[in-house]
Amino acid sequence: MADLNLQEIHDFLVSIAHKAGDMITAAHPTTGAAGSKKNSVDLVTETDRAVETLISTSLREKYPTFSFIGEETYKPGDRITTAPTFIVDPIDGTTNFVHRYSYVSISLGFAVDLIPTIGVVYNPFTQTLYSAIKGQGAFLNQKEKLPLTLPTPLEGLSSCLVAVEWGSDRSGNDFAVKSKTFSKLAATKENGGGMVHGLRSLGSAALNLCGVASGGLDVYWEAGCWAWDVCAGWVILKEAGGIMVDANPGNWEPRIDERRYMAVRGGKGQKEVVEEFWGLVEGAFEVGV
Ligand code: LIP
Repeated sequence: MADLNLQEIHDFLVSIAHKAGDMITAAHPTTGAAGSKKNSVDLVTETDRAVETLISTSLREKYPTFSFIGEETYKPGDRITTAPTFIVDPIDGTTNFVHRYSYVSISLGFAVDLIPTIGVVYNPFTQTLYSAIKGQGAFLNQKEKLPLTLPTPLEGLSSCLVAVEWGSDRSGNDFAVKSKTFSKLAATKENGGGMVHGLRSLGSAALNLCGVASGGLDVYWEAGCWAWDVCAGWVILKEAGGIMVDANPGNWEPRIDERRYMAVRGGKGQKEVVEEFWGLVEGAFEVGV
């Protein structure tokens, strides 16, 4: 990694994020015609594909020796290797984009040796940019350090605002694990629940991670999403003092392509919140196993 100019790569990703953002806001709302992939809720638009082409073309031209993995060109069996790799979601929050709900982002990650190393997440509708380089802190709009205020201690799961996502799998074991765990998190302590302050399901993994990094969300828990949904946000989360563990109980060090993730914001008591949360997970996810 010594010979990589991480700052230059970061700055280039920021410039691409802005270009991609212009494309997304110009497309909104007329050219987002939606199709679907594995089922009727796994949406993709012409804009997703066009934005990925813009991003991959720019990155391949500037960094021809680096690998590239993008949501819209991924093929089953493609693996992230230890090589320097751009890991990209052109529109994270496609369902929101289609519905014109402005919780949408471009997620540009860069991993080296399978470690998330640079992250740029940009919401072009709110013009909010989150970015980080490993070891150098995380920032909002390249100015304000994250988290935005000194993190207060986490006082147990029942004081937490928790982001969860339904994702696009709507049957089977993993759907059941999510459904039952959501109920358990919300239920009263007397009924064996977590009685969390609230559950939010906003539709962009990258922005959820940035929400945890910023400190507005305390926890984000999801299974089924992919490396391109989390790589960029992961760097931002960690640089802001947050931690990423497995959504299934027991694994403190998920791989970048684990497909099961739980993020907890910075502050004393992280480990305790993870353990309390794991104690409420109803069953175990099969995805990624
Ligand atoms: C989406 C994620 C969301 C998750 C969906 C999907 P997309 O990404 O960010 O959190 O629940 O399954 O992966 O499809 O909008 O790029």
